[in-house]
Order: sequence, then structure tokens, then C-alpha cells
Amino acid sequence: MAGNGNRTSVDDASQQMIDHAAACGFELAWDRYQALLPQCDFGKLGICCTNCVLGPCRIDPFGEGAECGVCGATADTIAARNLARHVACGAASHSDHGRDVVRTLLETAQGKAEGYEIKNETKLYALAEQFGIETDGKDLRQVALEVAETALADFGRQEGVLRLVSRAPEPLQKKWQRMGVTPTGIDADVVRLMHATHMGVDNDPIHILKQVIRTALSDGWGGSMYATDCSDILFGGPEPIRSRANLGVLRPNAVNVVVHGHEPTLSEMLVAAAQSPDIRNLAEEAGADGFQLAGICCTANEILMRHGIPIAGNFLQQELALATGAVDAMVVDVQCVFPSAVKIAKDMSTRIISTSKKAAFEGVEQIEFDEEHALQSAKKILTAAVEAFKQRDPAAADLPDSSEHLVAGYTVESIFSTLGGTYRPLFRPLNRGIMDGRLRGVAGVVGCNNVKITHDWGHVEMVKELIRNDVLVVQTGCSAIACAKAGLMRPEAADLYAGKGLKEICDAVGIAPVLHVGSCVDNSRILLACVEMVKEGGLGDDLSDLPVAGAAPEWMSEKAMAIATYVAASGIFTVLSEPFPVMGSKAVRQYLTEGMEADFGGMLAFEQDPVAAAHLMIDHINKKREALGLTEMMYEMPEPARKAAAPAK
Ligand code: SF4
Ligand code: MSK
Repeated sequence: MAGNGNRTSVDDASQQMIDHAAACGFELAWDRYQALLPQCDFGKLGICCTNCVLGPCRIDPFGEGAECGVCGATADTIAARNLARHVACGAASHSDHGRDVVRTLLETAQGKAEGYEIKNETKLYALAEQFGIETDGKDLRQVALEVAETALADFGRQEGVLRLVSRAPEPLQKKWQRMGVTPTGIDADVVRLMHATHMGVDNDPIHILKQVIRTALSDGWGGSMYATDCSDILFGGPEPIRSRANLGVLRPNAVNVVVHGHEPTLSEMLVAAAQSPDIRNLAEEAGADGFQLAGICCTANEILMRHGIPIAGNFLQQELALATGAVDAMVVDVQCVFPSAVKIAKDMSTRIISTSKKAAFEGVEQIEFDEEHALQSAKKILTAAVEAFKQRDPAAADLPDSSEHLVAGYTVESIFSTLGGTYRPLFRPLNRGIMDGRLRGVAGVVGCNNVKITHDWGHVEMVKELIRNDVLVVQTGCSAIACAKAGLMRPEAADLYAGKGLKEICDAVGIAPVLHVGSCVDNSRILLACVEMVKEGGLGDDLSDLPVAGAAPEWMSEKAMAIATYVAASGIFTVLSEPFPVMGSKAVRQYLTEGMEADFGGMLAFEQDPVAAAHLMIDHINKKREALGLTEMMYEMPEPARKAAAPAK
């Protein structure tokens, strides 16, 4: 495992629970990983194909065995096709989430979705205007109906161009046209990509990669962007809000309900139901000190951003939360939920409640969430949690007493008002900070946890190194949760960790050096913040001109592969810890890490050491500054915090 000495996690609360789990005999993801070693090298290199039953075929990377599969497919074709299937799945996951939010907006407009209302009229009207929908003389519901129908049509669009593509700067749209990768329709692009990977269809690795890029773009500038926009319309646009993060937010005497997964429609309603008098009475009658709602993974980020509901933990803390014995209900929907949750909860009073029509867990209670009767579904879930609380053995619970303060809730709109100061509503202070050399640039650091790297180490080390070098950091997903737990999202973090220039900006506008911008689908907010930086002027004409970079220092999911691909194809240099499983193909590796830059202005790099990766990003940002003629920084660059770690074995 790459990382920090003998620790499994750099987070003390997590390390405490990992040790506790070992003492209790609970098996965790790290144990299963060790039991699986050595993992298959053909899989890692992406040169095993199971796309038809003439195989499985695997190519010898050293040229001593088979050079191609039974059908003649080479390592290049196989690796590109495997990547295509991963990205198709990642894009489908974000986009199916986005579709459900749009459908909830539609049902709300039709008066069919109990308990939901349109909370952000400004964003609704902005989207209506972008779609060219006439709003004069129409009531709010009618406008919402037409917006939702127009957005849904983009999911089923068969030809033409995805509507939100027009938000990208024109030079970028032209690059996409030239390369033949402009997204058409969210569903159709996934289907076409899957078709391309069928045995005997697309065999040219670079041609396959172009199709991969088109589908990834239909996620970033389509499915994910719709998920964010329509969530903001329905549930309200986030504003900066204080909260806390880590397992210590769970309370010994409360009915602890942990929501885990991704879709915000149910969790929004759980927040409302937990405040209703009848449900609060139920908890009191059971002897509880109310409800404690907390989140894991991206559902956590959704309700943190809009309601300040605290975060229990990130991806690799899902089993640790259960191991506390203090969780009464873990309410799960889709994506990133370990099947193992059932095993850990089995011997406890904890109820795992599965709520999505799309996912079932063997042996798990299903309370299917129904948008038409959302409040009733939420109350039923909380009632089950109260029943579990009554069964909880307080003596068996072991809760770490640790959580950290944070500020979350930044969006393109709220960054406008926070950073805008006297210049509201402009990105001018941000651009000016970069131009006058107080800020070196901006980095988006996102993504998961991975058992191959000490838990949270990659995120925290990378982000500390970036802010020390005057790079403002924006974050989503489990990476945001890692840095929140490490105290990097408190305004005081600027004094402790930021370089002098960044600290001056943070002090002037009262922000932390690390800004939480939401869940995985909210990476679309980062794209749009970059668009606003270009529009503001002085930093070039395209996203690829900006002194910005992206990273996923502990990524693990297929969604992360889709995200990294659309970010790079939008012109932004992006560093990932684990290499994509394509390294068995020279052609695919070279295109992703070199060739892409000439075509799109952005490319990928793979570097497991987070400090070395941060310096790849800083070098890139410096290169972009130089191209813009911004060679002077207000303060000198500090010495690196430490030497890069030796490459992981
Ligand atoms: Fe083998 Fe070709 Fe079938 Fe893949 S598609 S399993 S390489 S025969
Ligand atoms: S939840 S995709 S582990 S960021 Fe979005 Fe975290 Fe990665 Fe899932």
C-alpha cells in the first residue's frame, strides 16, 4: 500500500475504528484486499478480453505469448474497448442519477411529487432562457414542466447536439466538432459506445478513444450537469454553510440514521421527515435524544451543501460507521455501497434499508422510495430506525469522539457572491488574484478512496501541497470529505497551511483555502466555474488556457474514469493516482497521456505519490501562466514539503 507508514488511515477516528473492527473480528475492505493479493496483472494492464466466448483472451505484455485474441484483436484494441466499457458505465451512472432528478422536477411540476417544491426560481428561469422557453404569462409550474420536458429530451436525443454543450467556450466547442466528439444525446452516446466495443465492431484504438471521449463529455456537459442544475432548482442552490465531518457526529443517545449513496431525492425528504412533529415524538417516546442524520459518500455531500447535515465519513468509512454499533439505520440507494454492509450489520441492531428501484441487496430490507409519496416513504424509514434504536445495546457501541468543523456550500453562483465583494457579480477578484500573482491558479481535487493508498493520505497531502503553493483548491466527492475531516475547510486553515498570497485572498474574502463544491455530479460546477473565469477575461479564450489543473488522488470507480476523461477533453490537465487499466497498450497510454493534449488541450497523467502529483499540477499551472505572460508571483515558491515517496510496489 502506498502511503503513510504503518497506518491504514491518516484519519485518527478511522484508524481507531479499524483497530476496533479488528478486535471485534469484523472483516473490512482492507482485509479482503490483502486476501486477494496478488491481483491479476492482465486485468491491471487492461489486456484481458471477455467480450465473446471465443475467449477469454489475454495478451502477453512481454511479446512471448499470444499477440492477439482468437478474433485477431490486439492489446491496443482490447485495452481501448475495456476502457470504453468502464467509461460507458461511469457515464451511465451519473446520467441515470441526473435523469431521476429531472423526472422528479417533471413530477413536481405536474403536482404528482408529494412534498417537493421548486426552491430556486432564479435557476429555473435561467435554464428556461437558455432553452429558449417563453416564460411571459406562464406560471411557475408551467415553466418547470417545459424545462423538465426539454431536459428529458436531451437524454433521449438521437441526433444534433446536446443543449448544454453551448455553455462551453466556442474554441472548445470547435475542437470537439473538429475531432468528431460533440455529444449528441446522453443515452444514445452510451449505447453507441457499448456497440463499438462488441466483438468485431470498432477495432482502431484511437477511434475507440474518440468515442470514449464523446460519451464522457455527454456525462460532464450533460447527465451530470443536468443532475446539478435540476437539484439546485428543486432543492435550492447551496450557499456557504457551516457543519462538521467525521464519525464523531453520530450521537450515543440519538436515533442515528446514516444515508449512503448518491441520489438526493430521498435524502432531501428524510431531512424534512426528521423535522416533522409526529416522527420526532416517536424518537422521544423511544427514549432517544432526537434524530441524528448524517451522510456517507455523495448523498452526504448533497445534504451537507443544502442543509448543513453533518458528514459521518467518506467511501472507506462506510464499514467503519457500521462497526461503531451506534448506527440504527443505514439508508442506501445507488453507487459506492459495499455489499459487505449486510455482513457487518448482521450481528447488530443496525438496519440496512435499501430504497432504490434500481438496486437490491440480498437479505436486506427494501423500503422502495416512491417520489409520488416521498414523505410517507421517508417517515416509514425513520420509523424503522426508531425500532432499531430500541434494540441497540448501548454497551456494545464504540463511537470515536472526533469531528472537524467545515464550511461547505460553494457553487458557481455562491462563489460569485463570496469572491465578488465590491465587484459582484463577477469572477474578477479571482482572475485578478491570479493575474497579480497572489494566486498561482486553481485546482479541482476530487474522487474516491482506494485501499491501495493509505486512507485520506493522498487527498490531504496533495491539497496541503497545493495550497502551500498558492493554488486555490475546489473539491467534490469523497476527496472533499477527506479534507474537511483534516480541517482544511475551516477559514483558519489559511493561517495554518496556505501560502502567503492565497492567505491574503482568503483573509480578504473570508473563505477557507479549500472550497467544497458538492458531490461527484457537481464536478459540472467546476467546469462552469472555469467557463466563468474565461468569460471574465484576462486568462485566455479557452479552458485549456487557464492556469488550472485537476486530480483524483485516491480514485477507484468507473465514474471517476468518465470524469477524468471529460475534464481532460475539456482542456484541463488531470492527474490520477492509479493508472487507468490500459497500460498494456502503448497506443492507448500514449494517446491519453500525450496525444490528447494536441487535440483537446488537456491530457491525463498517472502518479501515485500525492506530493509529486501536486507538483505535476503546479508545473502545468506555471506553464499556463507563462503562456499568458504571467511570470511574476507576488511571493516566492516554497521548498517542497517533502521529497516524493518511492513508487509503490
Ligand atoms: Fe477474444 Fe476477440 Fe472474443 Fe475478445 S472479442 S474474447 S479478443 S475473440
Ligand atoms: S461517492 S464515486 S467513492 S467520490 Fe461519489 Fe466517493 Fe468516488 Fe463514490
